[in-house]
Formats: sequence, C-alpha cells, structure tokens
Amino acid sequence: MESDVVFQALERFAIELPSWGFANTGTRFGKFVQDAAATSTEEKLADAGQVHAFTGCCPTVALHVKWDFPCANIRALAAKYGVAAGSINPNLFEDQIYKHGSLGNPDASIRAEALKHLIDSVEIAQSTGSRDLSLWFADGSNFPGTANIRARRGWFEEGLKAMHARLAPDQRMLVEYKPFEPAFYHTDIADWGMSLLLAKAAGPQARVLVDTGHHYQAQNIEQIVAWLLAENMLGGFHFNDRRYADDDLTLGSIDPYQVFRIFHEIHLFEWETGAPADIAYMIDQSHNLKPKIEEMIQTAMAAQELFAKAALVDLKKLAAHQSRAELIDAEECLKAAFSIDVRPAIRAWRRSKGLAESPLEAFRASGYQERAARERGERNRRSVASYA
Ligand code: RM4
Ligand code: MN
Ligand code: MN
Repeated sequence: MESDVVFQALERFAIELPSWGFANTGTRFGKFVQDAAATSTEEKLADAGQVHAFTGCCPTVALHVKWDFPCANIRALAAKYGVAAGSINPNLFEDQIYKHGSLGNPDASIRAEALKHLIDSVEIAQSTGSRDLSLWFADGSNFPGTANIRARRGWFEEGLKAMHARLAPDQRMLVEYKPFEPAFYHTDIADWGMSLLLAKAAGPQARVLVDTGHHYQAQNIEQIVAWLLAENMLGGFHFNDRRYADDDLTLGSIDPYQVFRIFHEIHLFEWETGAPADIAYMIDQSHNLKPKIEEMIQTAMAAQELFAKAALVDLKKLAAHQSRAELIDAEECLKAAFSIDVRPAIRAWRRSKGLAESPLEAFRASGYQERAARERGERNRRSVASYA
C-alpha cells in the first residue's frame, strides 16, 4: 500500500534544475572556484543531463537570459544531453542602467528598456518551447525618502500588463517576490501579497512564484501556499533551504519538515478538489562549497523523499481528527507520515525505471566529475575575481 502511494507520487513528480547552479558562483565576498564547474551553457546542460540521467526526475533546465543566451540552437543542445529547456528567467538586475531599478525605475526610457528585455524573453521562451517565464526583480531602494513607492507600484503594473499582452495563449508569467537584498530599505515586490496583486493585474496567465528562501524568519510558508492554491494563483516554486535569509542551501538540509508541510498542503488541495494542481517545481540554489552536480542530485533526492512522505499522510483520517478538534491525533497523523522511511520504496521505483538505486554512488562511479575537472579546470581557475 505504502509503496504504491510512493510510486504514484514519484511518477508525477519532476523538479527543474537551474542552469546557474552548475557554474561557479560565489558569495559577495568572493568565489571558491571548482575545477569541474560548467563554463558554458553547453556544459551546464551536460551537467544537468547527468542529474536527470541518475535521478530520473529532472527533465528540464531553467535558463537565465543574460547568462545563457544568445546560444545557437539551445533546443537541440539540450536534447543532446537528455534534457529540455525549462523556464526562462529574464535578467533585469545586472546591467548598469538598472542601478535604480528596471520596471520601477523613475526614468521612463529605462523602464522601456526593461520592458523590451521582458518581451525579448517572451520570444526566447517561444523559441525554446518553454511555457513559463520566471520574473524576479531586484528593484527597490536603500534609503527612506529616495523612491516613490506608489509610483513604482504603478509602473510595475503597467510593465507587467504590457508583457502579459505578448504571451502566447499557453505561456505563463510567474511573479517572484523577495523581502530584501539587494535593496535594503524597500523592495518593490517584497511579499506574496504584492506578487498576487501584480499577477492579478497583469492578466489571467500570470501566477505567483514562491521562492522558499524569500521570506522573513518564522513566516508560515505553507499557509501562503494554501492561500495561493485557494486563489488558483500558485504558479511554481524556487526550492532551496536557508537558516537566515536567501541562503540558497540544499533543499531539506536545514528544515525538511518545512518542505514536507508545503507538499502536504498541495496533496491536501489535490485530494479535496480532485484535480492536480498545475505547479512548476524548480530548484533555485547556488552551490559554492559542495560539488555542484552531486549537490543537485542530493537536492533532487531530498525533494522526491519529501514529496513522497507528504503523499503518505492519511488525509481522510486527518480530516476526521480536524473536524473533531482532536489536536494530538491530528498532529500525530501528520507527523506519522513524516517519520516513514520512504527510501526503500524510492529505491524500488528507481529499479523499475532502470535507474541505479543510489544516484549519488552511481554518479561518482561514472568518473564524470574527474573528467570535467580535467577538461575545465584551467578555464575555471582563470575566472577568479576579487570582491574589491
Ligand atoms: C534571486 C532570485 C531569482 C534568481 C536570482 C539569481 O535571489 O531567487 O529567482 O534568478 O536570485
Ligand atoms: Mn528564486
Ligand atoms: Mn533568491
């Protein structure tokens, strides 16, 4: 029984890899370069292909417009490595013109540039066959009195509407929020309420994107998820874990119960409504210290485990306990599923797919990482930059 539920859960669970998670990235104080890191979009796709080949649950790769494009025939390139292009991420935070914002910039010509980039990104998404555009804006201000918060809100609404008008009927735009960083006084899209209002204003194909690292400490993320589901406005996730802020640590490394509770809200919604929720599960992590492909495999495995555990909650029983306000029984019912060891069932699922039981061990045995280090090491070492 249990393993049937786990099988069914894994059959429909896929999580998208971020291309930027395979390249050398750092903290704002510097980079520790890894010889094996990807140095081009082709290498990112090749590495992502490894993660999918060993886990069987990561068929798509999110691409960042500025870091991965232009790239000749990316569709064929992805296919060569056994993956497909996933969500397209515009980049409105690196160019010098965006120092004071993109869609929220007080300069109309810069807002127009930002909109142009968004429209170009919609076209890129059409050419790669990607349904979703994931939008994260770094816009905000550092000091009180320096920005007109309401005017900027209006410019965002305008810009997002104009972008929405360019979507093909099957495309979606996902509006991500984040409370702070890089701006430290106000951020234009700081929380899920702002994302929700802007997505609703933009048009019917806009949804909210929840990045698990983009909340204040102690915020109840699963409640946000439940509300967005109820509003039919949950578009997708950027999964990662954190201890303090947007730490981008391995999913489940700090608080696996949090991830389980999020998945539980989704399973519960689907059980109650009888319809699958249309949610894009994506990873948004950058790995500075652990080997990148291994950390991505570790993440995918953690996601599968937690998704499967959450599928094991006895929802009928839980509902009965809730209706009678049997607090201890309801809570124990939820926790019971969390404590089930689903790994044997997942290993059986892997066997049924012709995958190795341990993706990590199998990847290590392949020698891919050592080969990549030999081939890419010199290029990677040349790219070290200092903070100041
Ligand atoms: C942001 C946010 C975005 C990601 C960038 C690189 O904090 O999470 O989703 O694209 O980082
Ligand atoms: Mn994100
Ligand atoms: Mn982030």
